[in-house]
Amino acid sequence: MISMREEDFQREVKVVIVGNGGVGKTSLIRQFCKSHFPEEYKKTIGVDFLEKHVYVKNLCEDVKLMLWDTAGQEEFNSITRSYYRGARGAVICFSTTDRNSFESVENWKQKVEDQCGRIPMVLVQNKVDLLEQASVERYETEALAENLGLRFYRICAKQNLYVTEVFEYLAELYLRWDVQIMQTPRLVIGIVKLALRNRKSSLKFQLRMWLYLTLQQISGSYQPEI
Ligand SMILES: Nc1nc2c(ncn2[C@@H]2O[C@H](COP(=O)(O)OP(=O)(O)OP(=O)(O)O)[C@@H](O)[C@H]2O)c(=O)[nH]1
Ligand SMILES: [Mg+2]
Repeated sequence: MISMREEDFQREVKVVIVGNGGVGKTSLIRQFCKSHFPEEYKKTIGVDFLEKHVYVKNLCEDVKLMLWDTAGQEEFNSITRSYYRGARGAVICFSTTDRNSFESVENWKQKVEDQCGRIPMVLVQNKVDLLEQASVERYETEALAENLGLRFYRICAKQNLYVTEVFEYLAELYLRWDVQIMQTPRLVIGIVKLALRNRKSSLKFQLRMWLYLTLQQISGSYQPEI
């Protein structure tokens, strides 16, 4: 009897949330994963971690996002950077009311790319409920997003505005990127796993599985946005 478990094909992706201290990274993650908004600011020390499943409608696929909440305060810089390794997605955040956080965006992108290379990313402006205290102009935020080649979301973690959209978009971007980048290694791993689990199964079956997996990959191919 051939056994295939769902987790053999389930997608899990490590996502890092980066940006200056106080921009609302923890609030964004908590709102998304727990529908909870922490009013009080407690700076993250090192890293924190939450996970949530996202269903990507356009591709009819479920992805488990493992969200790594990193500390934005400079004092933790050297520690948090090592946690970027293995991330296949990043959310770069700045705050509507903190110009410095906006000016640090390129720097955060570079830090992620130094550890992870060019992975799917999204740019987020948080605290849009405080637009009357804004220290950044709309045209400059849009120009930055365009220069960096990133999709840009204006969100409010406090009022849960466009929070889910950020992660749904990133999950879709990841799936499409993954098809291109990881196609060959994943096929090989899938076949080896199956072969090991079903040592007694026929060569004919192994070949059929290979064909099935290949067709699955091909049917999802596209041009990535990054
Ligand atoms: N008005 C408003 N306040 C927000 C929003 N999101 C977060 N905050 C507040 O901003 C402060 C900082 O939020 P955090 O989520 O802790 O910020 P952080 O980016 O995780 O900060 P570090 O852990 O130091 O890197 C908290 O007091 C939050 O309540 C928002 O959308 N609107
Ligand atoms: Mg935090």
